[in-house]
Amino acid sequence: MFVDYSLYLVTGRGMLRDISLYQAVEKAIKGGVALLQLREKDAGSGEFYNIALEMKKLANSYGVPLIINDRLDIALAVDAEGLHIGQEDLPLEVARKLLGPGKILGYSVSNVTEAVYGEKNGADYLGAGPVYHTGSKVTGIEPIGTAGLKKIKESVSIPIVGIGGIGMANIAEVKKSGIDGISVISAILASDDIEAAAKELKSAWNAKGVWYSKDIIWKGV
Ligand code: TZP
Ligand code: MG
Repeated sequence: MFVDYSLYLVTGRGMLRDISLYQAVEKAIKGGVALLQLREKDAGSGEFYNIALEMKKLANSYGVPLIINDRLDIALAVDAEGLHIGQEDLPLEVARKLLGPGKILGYSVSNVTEAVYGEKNGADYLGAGPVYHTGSKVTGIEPIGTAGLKKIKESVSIPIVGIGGIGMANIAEVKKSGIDGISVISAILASDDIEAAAKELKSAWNAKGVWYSKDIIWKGV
């Protein structure tokens, strides 16, 4: 299955200002989000299931795949396109086996050892980070920076998305590391104009040549 990793939205209802998750995600998709991860740490199983069903319908109606964070049971129950797990979740090979071969399996990594392990044990893509400091998750891990991203990218051949503190202020630098896309929460969901924020990130990511954003001038390709 072809997956566009360029702009990957991870949810967090806690981040939203006077807008429902449904409305926020729809605006983000209209702005260019091409992949959606439902990550709702405070939802119980029943609530998570209902939100996942709703998100699946919404995302798929725009041709966007839905990935469920952590909860293999929910991913299977709503027939989501994939599952994303971290170092402290189900073992990767167990998740792969239960999820089946046709689904997308994402794995969070912070270093080359974890990345190589992920590639060998069934991950389809890796979420690498935190790239920068983030207020959206207590990671307990020092930011890996773009140097860390580059090392991870060079160590495997599956797609890499950067995560953690990524936004317009540093997207140019992240892009230069050669990874396949960015994964964001606050840069989109905490914005006053969600659709515009997604659009801006998308065009910055897709930009070729020189582009300007506030105080950044980037001359890469
Ligand atoms: N995993 C590593 S950092 C992070 C997650 C879920 C949070 C990313 O949120 P933000 O707001 O884009 O920094
Ligand atoms: Mg997890």
